[in-house]
Amino acid sequence: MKKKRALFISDLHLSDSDPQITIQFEYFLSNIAKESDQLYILGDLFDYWIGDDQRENEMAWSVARLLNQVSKSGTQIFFLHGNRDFLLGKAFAVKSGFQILKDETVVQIYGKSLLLMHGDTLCTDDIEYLKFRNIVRDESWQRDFLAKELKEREDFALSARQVSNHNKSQKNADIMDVNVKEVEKTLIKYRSCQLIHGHTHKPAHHTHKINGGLFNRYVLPDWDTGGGYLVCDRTGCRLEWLSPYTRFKSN
Ligand code: LP5
Ligand code: MN
Repeated sequence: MKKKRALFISDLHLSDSDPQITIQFEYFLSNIAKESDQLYILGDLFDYWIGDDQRENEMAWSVARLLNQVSKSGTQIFFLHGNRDFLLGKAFAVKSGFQILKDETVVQIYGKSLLLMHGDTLCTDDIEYLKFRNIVRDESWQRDFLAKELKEREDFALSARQVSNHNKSQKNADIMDVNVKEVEKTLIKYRSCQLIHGHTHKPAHHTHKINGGLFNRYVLPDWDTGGGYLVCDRTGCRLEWLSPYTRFKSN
């Protein structure tokens, strides 16, 4: 019998260069997600995604197989795109047994309305990023990109990661956090009393007082040093942490 609870994760950034995160995720899926009614993955599951036709990406397909097993065991799994894996498509979703949700989806969990987002669109002061986002979220841009050879796509992705890391080092940290006015606008737009998002890697429970009402905002952690998840059940929502793993990265 599954536990009546929904789990929320994001920003795992799975890649071959950091296998410990994949091991931690496999542990989480087999021991925690499998015991739960629902799992929501709110973007950036992968470090970058260049198309569902990456036949040789063994790590990704083994993650898909495990997700599929968990889904077949009765845990419903949902995914929404992040800024790293916005090209993840239906073929991978089918293999993984999960359903793709659009960014800004409202779900009803144990009597509460929850608004789910990756969180990047809340960072409205990061004008340069939003320009990049507009380009790469365009359907015809994506069609052209996915028509390129895998090797060329991979080279683009690696360059984009490098440029992004360089640009981030030059940006003021505040710019890369959410814009509170945008958060409040979004909460009012959806009349949702709880917002769950990731992206900023600043896990927290914030409350926002808007027009006399109190709104909750939960920010999910990244998985760089162990990871964690938000659990919501009849009693409410809380952040839970996985034990930190020992890093074997050589410098
Ligand atoms: O991801 P993160 O945490 O480093 O930073 C994000 C924003 N950056 C991005 C870019 C992604 O990391 C790249 C993901 C690769 C996806 C693979 C498929 C598509 C490849 C397409 C290639 C053209 O999202 C960063 C934000 C930060 O979050 C905080 O919110 O600030 O935004 C930027 O840094 C914006 C950059 O200015 C633009 C990004 C790169 C443009 C690169 C073009 C490279 C083309 C190379 C040609 C030879
Ligand atoms: Mn992100």
